[in-house]
Amino acid sequence: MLTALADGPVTGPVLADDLDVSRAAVWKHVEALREEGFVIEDAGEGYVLESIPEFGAAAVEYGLDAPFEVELHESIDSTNARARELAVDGASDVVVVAERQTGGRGRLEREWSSPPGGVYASLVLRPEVPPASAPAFTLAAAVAVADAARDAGVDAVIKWPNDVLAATDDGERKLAGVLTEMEGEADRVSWVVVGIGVNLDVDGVSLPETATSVRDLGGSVSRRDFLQAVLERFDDLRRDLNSVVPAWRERTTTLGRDVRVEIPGGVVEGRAVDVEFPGSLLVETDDGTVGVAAGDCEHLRPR
Ligand code: BT5
Repeated sequence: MLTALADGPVTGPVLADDLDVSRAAVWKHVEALREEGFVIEDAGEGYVLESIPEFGAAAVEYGLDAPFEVELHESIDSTNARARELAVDGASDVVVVAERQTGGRGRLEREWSSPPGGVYASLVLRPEVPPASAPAFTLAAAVAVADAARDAGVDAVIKWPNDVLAATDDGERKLAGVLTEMEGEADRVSWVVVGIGVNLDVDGVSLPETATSVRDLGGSVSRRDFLQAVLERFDDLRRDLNSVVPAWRERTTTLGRDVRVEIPGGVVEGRAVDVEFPGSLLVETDDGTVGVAAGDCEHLRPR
């Protein structure tokens, strides 16, 4: 409907004919779009799309060069929780988006502050890959967010594995995080949910001490444009998983630094030297090089 309107003016009967629906259905859809904030004028020669809303499910889908369907919530506990429900029901290529979250989560059940103005989105994917490849989606999301933040004028870098940081006067602060969850069988993933939280048009005072936002850093971009950029970049990367690690390497601030990584049941300390597919960090320790699949990473010295 929107695509047809974009080429307007176009009359109701022509729309009905083109879309193979009744004229009453055309009118209903026009009304529904108006309710979502689209300004659709009805000048004598037909409908004209005058402007699109700042944010919304249809607004994000409109002009999006990636095959995702958007489900928008004004407020929700966690977009990842909702995305998991959809995943279990068989959904694919759906993005659950919320204006704010009341129970946003980080890894290990940590809290994710989710005030209005941020971007909170969870992608439901059904990739045909083995479960061992799933971490590559986390890295791909971090690359996509870092690139969108750079386009918005922020000097964004990635900290292994899932943090997007930005340089500020007093060191690097966290701008975004990614939480990936999945279910799979021995040789194949059933679904992956990639949850992305970005501090976009948010005042830093409503965020944890260690955080920053695109707004606080002087960057400027609408949530719609930002989310579209992330989805499009992520879509490119997921179609070619081998391109993820090289892109990640170019944007990371972790490699070459001394790190301390907390892993289940211990700590690995040393120099971070590389990342290997699908996302393991190689750390040079006193006892040789160790590969770390997942953990909490601390940079020991400022760059
Ligand atoms: C993450 O966890 O960084 C993953 C965050 C994923 C959030 C998204 S939002 C959409 C989707 N729905 C969800 O419910 N979650 C996902 P982790 O590495 O564990 O970092 C969590 C830590 O970051 C917290 O313990 C805080 O210290 C800090 N933190 C919390 N909220 C923050 C924020 N808005 N900005 C920066 N840091 C934050």
